[in-house]
Amino acid sequence: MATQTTQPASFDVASTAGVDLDHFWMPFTNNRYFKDNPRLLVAAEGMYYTSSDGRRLLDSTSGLWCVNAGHGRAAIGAAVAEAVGTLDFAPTFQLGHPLPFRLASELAKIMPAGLDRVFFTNSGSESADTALKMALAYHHARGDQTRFRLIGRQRGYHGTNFGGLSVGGLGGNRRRFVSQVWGVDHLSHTQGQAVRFQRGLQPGNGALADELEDLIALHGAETIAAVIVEPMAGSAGVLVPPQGYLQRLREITRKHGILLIFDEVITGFGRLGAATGAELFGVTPDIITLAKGLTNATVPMGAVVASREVHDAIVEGSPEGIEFYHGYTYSGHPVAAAAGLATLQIYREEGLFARAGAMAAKWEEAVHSLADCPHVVDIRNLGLVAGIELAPRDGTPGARATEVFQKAFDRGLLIRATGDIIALSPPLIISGDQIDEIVGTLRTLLKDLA
Ligand code: PXG
Ligand code: PLP
Repeated sequence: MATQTTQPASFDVASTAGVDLDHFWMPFTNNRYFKDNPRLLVAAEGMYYTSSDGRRLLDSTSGLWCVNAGHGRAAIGAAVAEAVGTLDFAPTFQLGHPLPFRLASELAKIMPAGLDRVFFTNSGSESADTALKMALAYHHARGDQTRFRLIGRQRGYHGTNFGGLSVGGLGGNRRRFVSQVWGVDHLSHTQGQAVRFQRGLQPGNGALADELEDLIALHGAETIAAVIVEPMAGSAGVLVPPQGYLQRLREITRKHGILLIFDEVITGFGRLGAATGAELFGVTPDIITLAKGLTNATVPMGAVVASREVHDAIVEGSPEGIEFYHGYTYSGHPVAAAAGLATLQIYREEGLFARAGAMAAKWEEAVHSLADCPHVVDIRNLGLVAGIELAPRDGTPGARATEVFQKAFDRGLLIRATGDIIALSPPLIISGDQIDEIVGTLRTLLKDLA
């Protein structure tokens, strides 16, 4: 007989009473510092978090670049509750259920034309590794078995699993883990010759992308499977590409039969004022990776969207049986898929991608007004993203931005600091007044900062 639980949960989500900080080993965190100086969030709604000491914090980072529709969306909660109550879990290995099929169809509608085959994962890291394996499987299925090299970019971030780590270009994330994927090389990042305080795209004609021709000359096109880049690098501190750069990468990869992967874990779902960076830039890659905004971060989920050509080469080109030896227990999880369907409906009904595009001019104006503040050495922006780079303190890189993060938190503003760069990426529902509030708080803090 089925047991029915009618008792409320035995924990209180918003209470910190009895919380022991010892056991949870926190990700990408200074654990020792945090446990001496804990900052806990206990609730969230719309543009705001509530901290454990009962203060409201304006969320200028969409959590971690993921809560694009704002917090606490009731329709997503209702869809999740219904899914949990109807079908808590069902496998997707050699079995199926309707929700991931529905979500894949909805997702295909907002992807660039030709990209409409969707593989589900549980995170951006899994999406990156899935996309890289898909690229290898594509060439293998076509009999192009010498194509094994994967090309990433300096300062790129593709998550923390071994594949994404290997093509990624953040030294701190890679250096300690010597056993990486073999045969990887990297393009330069796009910040080398960058114009400081440039609004929007860097000036250029795509010439920086010609470096890929040099790597091809070095390694031979016939050994290169794929190039993976973020259309705009987020984690490294908001690196905006030059005009024409992505177009040129597309031309070169196409010419040499190399797949182009856009990692849109951050740039997807309206962050740049369009469904994808691909749409914004008018450049269609062969594979797009997604996560974060796919479910408004309510339930973990990622996706890899492949072109018909990539999909068909693998699925039609493989011998009878399983075509792609890859997948996760939770690929297409019903609860996550329900959250994704409700999220896409919100984006569509509220026109949030277009709204982000419409707010981008106001956003650009506001963040660039900080140019004359002390310590500010560069400001970059695109869509509803901004990077404000501070001069590092002598001998303690990162300390200045960390102090801004801590002081902002104490003043009711949540920002993200990476190195000495303040990264801002608010929910797409942000108002003009809230933009002014973010910038006003930062101006006050920077003026008083040592
Ligand atoms: N690709 C890109 C482009 C990302 O930005 C990932 C892959 C990995 O996703 P998961 O879901 O495995 O974390 C990301 C994640 C930050 C920050 O503050 C950025 C990310 C994650 C956490 C913090 O810059 N990006
Ligand atoms: N490790 C073991 C021992 C497993 O049995 C599985 C999956 O069955 C995994 C790892 C992978 O887990 P997931 O499918 O959730 O990625």
